[in-house]
Amino acid sequence: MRADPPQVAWQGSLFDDAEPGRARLSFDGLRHDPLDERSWIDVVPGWVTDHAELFDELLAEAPWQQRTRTMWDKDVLEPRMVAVLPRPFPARIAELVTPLNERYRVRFDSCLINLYRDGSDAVAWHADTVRKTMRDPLVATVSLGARRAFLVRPATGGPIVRRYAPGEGDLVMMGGSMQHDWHHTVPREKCASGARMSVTLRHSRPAAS
Ligand SMILES: O=C(O)CCC(=O)C(=O)O
Repeated sequence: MRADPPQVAWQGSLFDDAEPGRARLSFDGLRHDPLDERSWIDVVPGWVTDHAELFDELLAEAPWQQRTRTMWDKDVLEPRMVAVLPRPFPARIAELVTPLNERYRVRFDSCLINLYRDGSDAVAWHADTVRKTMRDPLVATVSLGARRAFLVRPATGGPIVRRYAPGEGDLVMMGGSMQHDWHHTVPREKCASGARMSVTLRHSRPAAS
């Protein structure tokens, strides 16, 4: 039997403000943001126009888990819920993957969804572990629900160099050497306006040259 969906502070349908007539999954509004000569971020605002429906569907259907981490010999709950989607991906995820595969010339073959139930959920500064098996992995994130800060700083520490606020269907693609040279975080946010979901996609083989 399917577990009850997580309880969140906000339902996706409350964000339903998709612009009528706007093309779904279009890269027209893409902004390419180089961090240095090797690393970059692409942002496409409102890439998923029916983001509110997708939020609701994933909230109800995804196999959510509450994971624990061992810290200082203690098991602590991770401050978010996650769902790993097995392949073949459900249709709603497959239709996101197809245009991304075509544009970025890779095969996104793993999908992890994060659910930040409210402003107390977060992810600390890190780079994705896929960097350990690939020189320049692409990591795609489709943000649904409330906007939350997404910050970037050098992997060696130092000041924050980028502040984005993805939500409501925005696509963020991290590329180049980003997972080696830069760290990212979604910090706790006292005044978050509701729940946010990030659908993250990774590939296990290098990009076609
Ligand atoms: O929620 C996000 O935008 C970032 C998620 C993330 O960094 C991760 O899953 O490793």
